[in-house]
Amino acid sequence: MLKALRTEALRQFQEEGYYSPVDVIPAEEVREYRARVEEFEAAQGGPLGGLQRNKTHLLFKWLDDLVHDDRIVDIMEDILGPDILCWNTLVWTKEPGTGQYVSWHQDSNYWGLAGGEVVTAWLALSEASEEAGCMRVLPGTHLGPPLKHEDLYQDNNMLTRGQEITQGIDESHAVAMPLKPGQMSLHNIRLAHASGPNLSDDRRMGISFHYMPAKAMQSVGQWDSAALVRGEDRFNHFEHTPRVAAEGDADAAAYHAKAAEAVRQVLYHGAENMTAKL
Ligand SMILES: O=C(O)CCC(=O)C(=O)O
Repeated sequence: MLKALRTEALRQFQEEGYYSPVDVIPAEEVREYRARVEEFEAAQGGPLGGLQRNKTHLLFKWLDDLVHDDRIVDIMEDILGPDILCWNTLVWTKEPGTGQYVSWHQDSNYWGLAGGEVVTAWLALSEASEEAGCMRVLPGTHLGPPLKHEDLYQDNNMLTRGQEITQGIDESHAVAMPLKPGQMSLHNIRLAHASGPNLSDDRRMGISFHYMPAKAMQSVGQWDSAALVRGEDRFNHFEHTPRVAAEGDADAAAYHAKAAEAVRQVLYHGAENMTAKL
């Protein structure tokens, strides 16, 4: 019995590797989250950057609450089963007029996660239209062999090492996933995806949440963490991240520094340049 997704949505997710859009958070609520990010950015004098973009739920109580929110976790339970971890939250703010983009890539090549499906839920905090550079996916690529990537380190590429699939991309099969604020897209960790520059007048702001079953493992890092968001963890492959007690929680911020550094090590594993973006 499904909790949140329709049978047809789950079938599409399994067969094509993505499903979008899903209405999750009311627009007024998501406006508040955007305002909190922008207040934080105004106070620090610049956008969230570097390690702040990863494991970001440890820096904001509202985001830690969202990671554990039934409106999202029920969707994950339909896909992943009853015992669920959230490995990471990652902020994607694409400023207008900057040419920032995301090259075609498969996250499975870079996250070191093995032993279970991983699902990315990408929540729009602003209008993520085609004009604003929403994500595009190549349906079905999650079922094929891993595609060959190269690290190209272009300045405007938002990916850590500018990793890019250099063969086998047929853009004529790409599907755009435009989202309104509060909507989510879902995609499989092995699905090829990308996004173009933001040609709108507003920032394109989104947060991706990376969920997996408790049996998943980290095959690259020595130590890694994840939030237990539902059910039981009988495997203990990841240290459980603490809940954020209040906005500005200093203990959670200290934990963030360690946890985000562990993600940095995983993302740059084997890379020539370890400081390109994080
Ligand atoms: O935000 C984007 O345009 C790309 C996001 C992405 O690559 C991801 O969430 O896996």
